[in-house]
Amino acid sequence: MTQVRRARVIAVGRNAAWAVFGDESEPRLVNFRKKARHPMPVPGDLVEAAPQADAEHLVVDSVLPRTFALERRTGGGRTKTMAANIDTLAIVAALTDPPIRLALIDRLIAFAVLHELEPALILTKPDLAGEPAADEISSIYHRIGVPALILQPKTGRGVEELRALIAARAAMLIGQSGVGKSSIFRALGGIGTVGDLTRFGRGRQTTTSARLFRMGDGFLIDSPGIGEFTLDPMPAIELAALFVEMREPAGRCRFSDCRHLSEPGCAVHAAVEAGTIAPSRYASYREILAGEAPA
Ligand SMILES: Nc1nc2c(ncn2[C@@H]2O[C@H](COP(=O)(O)OP(=O)(O)O)[C@@H](O)[C@H]2O)c(=O)[nH]1
Ligand SMILES: [Mg+2]
Ligand SMILES: [Zn+2]
Repeated sequence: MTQVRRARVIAVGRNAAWAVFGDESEPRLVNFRKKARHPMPVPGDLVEAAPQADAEHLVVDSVLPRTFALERRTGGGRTKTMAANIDTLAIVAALTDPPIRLALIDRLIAFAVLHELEPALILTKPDLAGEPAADEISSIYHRIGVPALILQPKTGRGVEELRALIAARAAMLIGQSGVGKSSIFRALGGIGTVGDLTRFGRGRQTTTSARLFRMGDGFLIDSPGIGEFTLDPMPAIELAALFVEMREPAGRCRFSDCRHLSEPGCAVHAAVEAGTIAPSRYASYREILAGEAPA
């Protein structure tokens, strides 16, 4: 390797990242310059890297512009970029253990709709929750056009379905800790560890960062668990548009500025009463609108 080449970042440490070049299958270590002007690379980034003067090590020259960057707020009001260039949000939730939080799922789906990412729902631990629970939850999401797969990584249940669903996509697994993200990542062929950034990268290994696995034309990113997930506050009309099943009835409410709470002649409310909008989805809408802390 003599000149500048493009590589996909798969894991990031403090001073170096692992990245896969072109058609190669093994990741290589790429160092960051001490005073680099580019943003800190994240999994999913495309970087340009060239050999260092010693010709032995590679160094990142630039980070290519991102089509999308997934940012999340951390404690203290700061934001952290989790992943770049994804087009699909694979929301992972355990049917039980930890208890399922539909409000978190609905926040993540609304976030996906807002940013024009494809949402998909992966429900794990059907063996612990039972089939009726699995069917009940998956049907809520099938009804609104979100693919919902039931997966049990240990037995392989649902794994090939998921592979087909995200083929050629740039997907990221997102969800609470302990729901099975890393198990899914491994079941698809992803490797949990990609070498020791401590030894090679002059820095501390970040065990809390995301990891990427290339799958054909696409890739899948495993991410650390998110405890909570909030959407920036927005007016009712904008939030209702992110709940796809509310769009049509929202156009039939008596008042054009209806917030779909307790206004008379609210067609959204009527749809909930009639059973065409799932009560849990409506509860999530109200919770997000009220700016309540995530359940
Ligand atoms: N019984 C059962 N356990 C599962 C299933 N999926 C994952 N687990 C277990 O749940 C625990 C957490 O899984 P992990 O993949 O580390 O979750 P992550 O924190 O989301 O990455 C592990 O002990 C897994 O073996 C499942 O479908 N059924
Ligand atoms: Mg994990
Ligand atoms: Zn209304």
